Amino acid sequence: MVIFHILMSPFLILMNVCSSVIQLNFDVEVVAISDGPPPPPNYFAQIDLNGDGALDKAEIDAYFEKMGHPVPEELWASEDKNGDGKISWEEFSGPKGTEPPSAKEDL
Ligand SMILES: [Ca+2]
Ligand SMILES: [Ca+2]
Repeated sequence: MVIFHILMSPFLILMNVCSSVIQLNFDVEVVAISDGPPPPPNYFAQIDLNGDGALDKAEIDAYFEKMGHPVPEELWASEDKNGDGKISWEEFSGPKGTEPPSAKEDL
């Protein structure tokens, strides 16, 4: 049992360090919120690499690959409402700012 504890101690220390880091991140986030809400993230603009105002399969794949997540199976069924193989700004249900990309260009 003593040997088990000695073997486990580096792992337990690592776990404690991870917990501290998670706690620190949480504290920083709370401070940021109390200072005033940040502008809403615009994921649509981040994913729309070529800026044509629609998200195609290559852009979606690239975004999820960058995030280290597989593309959700239901994504295209739920987001591409007219089934044209692209997700328009209107179809996109995630955080996307307050105006479609074309509206900003008109200003
Ligand atoms: Ca695009
Ligand atoms: Ca569509």
